[in-house]
Amino acid sequence: MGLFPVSPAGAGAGVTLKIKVGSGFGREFPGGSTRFFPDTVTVHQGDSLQFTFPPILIPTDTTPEAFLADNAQIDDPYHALAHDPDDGATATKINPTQLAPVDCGTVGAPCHYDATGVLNPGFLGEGKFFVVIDAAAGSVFHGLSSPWGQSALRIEVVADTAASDSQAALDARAADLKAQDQAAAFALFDDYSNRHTFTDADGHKVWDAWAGIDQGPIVILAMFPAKLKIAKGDSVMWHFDLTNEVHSATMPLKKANKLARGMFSPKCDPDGDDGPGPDNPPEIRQPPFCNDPTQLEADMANLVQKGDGVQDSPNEYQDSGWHGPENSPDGFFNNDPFTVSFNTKTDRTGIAYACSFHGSFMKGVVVVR
Ligand SMILES: [Cu+2]
Repeated sequence: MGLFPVSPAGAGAGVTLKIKVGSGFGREFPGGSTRFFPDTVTVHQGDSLQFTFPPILIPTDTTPEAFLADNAQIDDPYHALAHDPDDGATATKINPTQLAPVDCGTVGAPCHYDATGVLNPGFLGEGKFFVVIDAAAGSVFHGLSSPWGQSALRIEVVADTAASDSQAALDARAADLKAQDQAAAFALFDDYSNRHTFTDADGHKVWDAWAGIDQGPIVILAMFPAKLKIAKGDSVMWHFDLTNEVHSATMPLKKANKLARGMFSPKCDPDGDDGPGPDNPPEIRQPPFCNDPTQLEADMANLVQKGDGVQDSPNEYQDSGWHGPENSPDGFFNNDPFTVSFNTKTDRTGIAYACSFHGSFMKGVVVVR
C-alpha cells in the first residue's frame, strides 16, 4: 500500500464494481449467509471494488484454506482472539490486530491493494469499503468475509485487452447465489426443527438440540427445536456444530441476558501485556474508549461450562460456556455437546434458555411435564 499518483499505465480510468458481503434471510428467522455476492470477480488493474462490509484481503501466495489453517489457533496473527495475561492465564481479549483499523477504505481515500501482503480492516469494521486493485494482470487472490469464516471471494485480474465482469453480470450471479442460500436456509430450518431422541446407556431418554446452525456460508441464530416438551428425568443434549459463530446454551434466560450484556468490555492497558500493571476501566464512554487508542483492549467474558448438568429446580444456572469454530490450546472453544438432565417439573411456560453471546433473541424453551 502506498502512494499511487495515477492509475497504473494502460489501465485508464478504472471502473468501480460493487460486491455485497453477507446477506440476511428476511424476517423469517435471524441469521444470514456470510458469502460474497457474488463470490468471484474479474477486474482490470486499476479498477476498484466497493464492498458493503470490509473484507480481509489475502495475497496471491496463499489460499483461503491455508490462511485459515495458519490462523486457527488463539494468538495466531489474525485469529479473532488473543490471550490476555493481565487478566489471568486463560483470559482472552479480541486480538489487537482486529482492533487496528487501516487508514484507508473510504470513497475519498480508498485502500490500494497489490496482493502482496494482508490487508486487514479488522472485523469490527463496518460500512462501505473501497479498494483499488493495483495487482498486475494474471494475479489471482482472495477476500475473506471474516478471519474465521469459510466464505471467500476469488478476485482475478485479467489483461486490459480481455473482458472483465460488468456490474450486471455480478448482480445476476449474486441473485442466483442469494436464492440458493435462502432455499438452503429454509430447508435447514425445517430439518433442525424436527424432534430427535435417543436412549443413553442408563436407559434415559435424551433429546437432541442445536444451539444455532452453521452450514457452509449459512448461519442461523436460533435454538433448535425452539421448544421441547420432555418428561421429568429426560435429558437434553445441545450440539454445537459451529464453523462461523459462537454460541452457548445458558439457563435460565435472565442469566443468559445478563452475561450477554457484559460480553464486550473495553479496558485500557497502559503498560501492555508484558507490564506489571493491570487493565484499567475505559477512560471514554465511546470508541476508542482510551485516551491513547493503542491502549485499548477488548476483554471477552471467559466463559467455561458451569453448573452440574442436573436441573433440580427451574431457576438453577446451567451453562455450556461459549462454543465455537476453533479449538484453542486451553479449550476455550470447542464443539463438545452439553447435556442437562431435568429432574424437576415445570409449568407450561417451561425453562427458557438463551445464548449468552447473542442474548435473548436466540432463545429456546424446555417444558418438563
Ligand atoms: Cu449465539
